[in-house]
Amino acid sequence: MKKKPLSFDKDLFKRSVLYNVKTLYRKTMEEATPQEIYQAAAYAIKDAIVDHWMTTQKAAAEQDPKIVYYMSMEFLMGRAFGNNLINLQAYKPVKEALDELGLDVNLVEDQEPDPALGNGGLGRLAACFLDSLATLGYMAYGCGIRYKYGMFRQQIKDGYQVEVPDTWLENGNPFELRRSELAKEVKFGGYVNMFTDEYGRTIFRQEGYQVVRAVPYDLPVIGYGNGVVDTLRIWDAEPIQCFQLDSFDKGDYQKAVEQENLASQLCEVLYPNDNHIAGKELRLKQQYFFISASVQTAVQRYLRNHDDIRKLYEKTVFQLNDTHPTVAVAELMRILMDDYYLSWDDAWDVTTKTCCYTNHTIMSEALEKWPVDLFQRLLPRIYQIVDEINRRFVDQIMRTYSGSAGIDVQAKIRSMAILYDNQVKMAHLAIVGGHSVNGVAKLHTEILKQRELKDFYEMMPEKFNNKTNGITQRRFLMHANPLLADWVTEKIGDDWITDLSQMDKLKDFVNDKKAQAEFMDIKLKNKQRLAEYILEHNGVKVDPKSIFDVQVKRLHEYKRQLLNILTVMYKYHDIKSHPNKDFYPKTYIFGAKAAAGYLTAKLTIKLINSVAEVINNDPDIKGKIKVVFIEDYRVSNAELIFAAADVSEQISTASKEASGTGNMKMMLNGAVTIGTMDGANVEIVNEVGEENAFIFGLSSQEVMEYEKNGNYNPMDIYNSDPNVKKALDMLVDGTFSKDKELFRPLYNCLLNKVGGNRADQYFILKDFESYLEAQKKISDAYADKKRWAKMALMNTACCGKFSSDRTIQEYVDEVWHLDKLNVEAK
Ligand code: DL6
Repeated sequence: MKKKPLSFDKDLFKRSVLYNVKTLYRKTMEEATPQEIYQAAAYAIKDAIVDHWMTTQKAAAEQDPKIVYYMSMEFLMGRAFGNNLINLQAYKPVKEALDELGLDVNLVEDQEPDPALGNGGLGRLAACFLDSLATLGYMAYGCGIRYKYGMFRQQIKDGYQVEVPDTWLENGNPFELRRSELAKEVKFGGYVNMFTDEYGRTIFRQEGYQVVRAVPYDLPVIGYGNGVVDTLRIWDAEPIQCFQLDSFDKGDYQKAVEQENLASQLCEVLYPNDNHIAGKELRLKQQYFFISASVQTAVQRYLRNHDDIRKLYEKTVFQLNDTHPTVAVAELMRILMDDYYLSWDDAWDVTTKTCCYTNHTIMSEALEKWPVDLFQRLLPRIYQIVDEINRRFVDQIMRTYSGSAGIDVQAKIRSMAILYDNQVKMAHLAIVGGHSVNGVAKLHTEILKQRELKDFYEMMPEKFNNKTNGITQRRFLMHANPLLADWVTEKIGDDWITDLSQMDKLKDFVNDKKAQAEFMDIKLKNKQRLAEYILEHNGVKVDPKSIFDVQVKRLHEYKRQLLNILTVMYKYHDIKSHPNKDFYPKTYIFGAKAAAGYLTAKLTIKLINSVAEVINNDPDIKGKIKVVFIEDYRVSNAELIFAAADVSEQISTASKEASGTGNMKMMLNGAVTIGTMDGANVEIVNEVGEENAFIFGLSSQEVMEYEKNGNYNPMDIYNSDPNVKKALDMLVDGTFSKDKELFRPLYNCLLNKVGGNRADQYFILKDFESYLEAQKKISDAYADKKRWAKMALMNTACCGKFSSDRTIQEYVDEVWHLDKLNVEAK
């Protein structure tokens, strides 16, 4: 039986907006600014949310379900306004209400800053997971940090990236609730005083520490149409007391200032590194800060209605989103032993049954290791516990392998110990301290098992499992592409909104001419929408009838934006030298932020913009190619871009991209993938069929062989392949820059060893020709309208597997074992 949609009182909403404008700003609607109207409308929506939120909490108190705490340094939520309306099933009434008030819902939505508390894939995945957890009706808390400045805003000046602070909280956040009554204390530094108490127990007490007050802010996470509202709890730091004179009097002036400074710095800024660890002391402080507060809260919540702390794991699970939250293992041990007096063995049993870890990368520069002295100085009690975990684990390695023929026990210890070479290896702590380790796509998990974490896999195979990532169709189809969403509903009904496998039914339409024409017409409209955005933001006119070839993601060498732009440069040369050759018009669309200190990435952005400048203004090209770099790529403009993409560029060096999720978002919106057999591309191709994707390049096996044998020589390719030579020479012959030396560093890293890195570390030259060939096939396929429409439609029809609902259900069934909440939806 079809569920009744949630009720929403449109008139009440209208009255609330008017009332809020008056009471918040002492203004009439006519006087209010667009930002004020947005705030007034958002508060009115929050009123509707709060009822569901309270009902959910009440249901949870009564039903006592197991709760997952998704611990993550990053939650890349994107704008909440539109998404909340969709999940409340209130988008249409609110649109109408705003219309009646003379307001355009899109303009109101555009007033919301994009909450960007994340860098890229890992943070956006966390946001999709929360959406799915609430939609599936599980009780969940996202635990993170309320950074004052999120991911920097990117401006392009003279082709270069300039980073501008993201002041997303400037006007306040209408959806959040400050929960000062739930504040916790978090301690740093000092020393551990060990003594025996009157009951003969050994007590470990941290003394001489600095302390900050962690204050939670709760954000609602609304399930689609089910009345469930979960919570994203993000922590802010405050000084424990205001600056007090009596501290001064007691000679604690210095300490009071230090505590105040620590609190003011802790949550200032998100480190803007993706797949790269900067190793800064403040980052470790951030990690412990939000973890300690979150673990304390989880334990307290459990004890509200249970008295046996030894059974915490029956009602509580901590999912550690990469290694950043791994101190949770030691913090839980600390609380269990020091506050609740559990023995080591009992505490260890509870901890390992509570914690689980997801690995998101094999890039060595992203593997988190902390110097022992820093770790020990900052977290003295936590360090003691990690040291003991390590001692016992090394013992276990010795017991397991001593006497085994052909096994070098010392080598095993070297590769698996948590403390080694004066470093604390966070991934090792996460693996040892939990009961589940997962990769994020089949290939990635296999690489972890067979290579990166081979020794761990051999020793504890039962912990390893795969959870291929997914994305939420509510944001990335319903909100991003309403035209296509409505069309899909018209064809197959609306069950796909909460069950993406239903998309399979679209296969009935892939050969239907009318359906093909409608599908491509929607794509054209979305391309027109993006073309308007590009004209407004870049001042470049692009032709919506050209192929929209899109690569949007973080800028990283392994993602190979450089390979893409080199082939554009080559085609530019080709068109100039063969002006009469047939060439299907193409618009190359890039969007990417580079970490502020990542020079090669930043130079690649400059290169893309320089190439765009030359090509877009060259009359010889006659608009056959346009190149556009979209400034400040973020969730809100990503939604426009995905809906408009014809071609999805997923061209990482095989074996390097753990999964990718942009590939799934594009597929959902009917873009055809050009990609390597990497990450989740492998599974996408498996679903859609090789004939509906364009696969090229080395396999992961081949890449790993080359890496092992060190027998790849890009110079040979440069010398023997004139196309490659031409493209590379254009980097340094002045075609794209008056200063011929400007792009020399890119040229050099493709041909020479630079700073300990192999020449062409990411096999760009090796894959160049097969990439060109795949692109040629794309142009041919696109020219055949029917063929393309079928391919594009097949991509949407085959995306069912890639919903985050499926991923979450797998976590629930295989790892978390949560109970569904029963909430009466009103
Ligand atoms: O699992 C989410 C996402 C994957 O889709 C990407 O392939 C992967 O690169 C990304 N990993 C990170 C790692 N960051 N750190 N540390 O963002 O995770």
